[in-house]
Amino acid sequence: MNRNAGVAVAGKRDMVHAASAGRNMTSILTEKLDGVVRLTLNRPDSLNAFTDEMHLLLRAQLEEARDDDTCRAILLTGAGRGFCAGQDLGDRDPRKMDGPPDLSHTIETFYNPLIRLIRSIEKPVVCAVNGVAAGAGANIALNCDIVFAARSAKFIQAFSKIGLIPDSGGTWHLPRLVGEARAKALIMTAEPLMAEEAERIGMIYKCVDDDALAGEASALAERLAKGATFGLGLAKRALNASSSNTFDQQIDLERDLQREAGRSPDYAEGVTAFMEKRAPDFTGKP
Ligand code: T3D
Repeated sequence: MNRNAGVAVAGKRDMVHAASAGRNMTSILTEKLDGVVRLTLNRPDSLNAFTDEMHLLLRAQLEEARDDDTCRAILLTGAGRGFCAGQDLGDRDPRKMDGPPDLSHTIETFYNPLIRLIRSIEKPVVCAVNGVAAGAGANIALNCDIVFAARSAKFIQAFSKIGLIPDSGGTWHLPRLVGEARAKALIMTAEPLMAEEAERIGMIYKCVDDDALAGEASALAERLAKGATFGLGLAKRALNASSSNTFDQQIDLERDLQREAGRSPDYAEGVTAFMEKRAPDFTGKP
């Protein structure tokens, strides 16, 4: 077992592989167990700050999980004492560059595809924030479907400290999650928000004791993976659409997606199991 992994995996693994970042480093650890693909950001010495290489590896692993029918939920966490400190600033050192970088290029090439991918995967994506989540690291966490955080973890919209604006969907998610007043203050002050407070104001799902994080996040991901995951994917699609739809558009969408859900084997199984007073055995198939 990787001693640094924020979310430890107990029991037999049916697949373990580390996406190699070369030089004997593995910047993304990938494990699959009981229908859950666990992805661990693994550059603990820099609090799992993102390099271009790590972006590409994470994206490839997420795409693989998306396309793997036996993966029915994804769990994202970090190795060591941090979840993710956002962009690796070592790769942005002005003293080593000819001129100012074009950050729109890196956003377009790396961050936006990652955020869009997580949002578009029609499977539950659970995030276990094991330590500090700063800059894009905070907003990548908030872009996941269900966010747990260790009690010692904190969220920092660190961008203003270095003259940037929030990216990775932060200016979209934050006001929706916590309201405009809090969003503006968090963004402009870059003050750390502790996990407990993040839960209290509705920014994340749940703050749990540090030593319970791995167990609770894994247990929920495993439970979801055994659920009616085709329907969960449709529910995610509906929720994603709700922010830009009118009420009428949204209830029309609910009608259309319910038609799809109602034709799924999981719906037939769910109702049959209810009638037979037994636990359902869902497959997640369309
Ligand atoms: O550039 C683009 O492509 C545009 C996209 C931008 C997206 C962004 O995310 S911009 C925001 C970048 N992130 C930050 O500004 C956060 C920088 N980090 C911090 O403010 C602090 O490290 C933390 C508040 C996150 C944690 O503080 P603390 O005191 O717990 O830890 P530390 O001592 O500062 O960091 C521990 C080590 O991690 C340290 O290395 P060392 O001295 O032990 O060798 C530190 O340099 C390294 N580290 C932390 N964050 C980063 C990092 N190294 C590279 N890049 C980082 N972002």
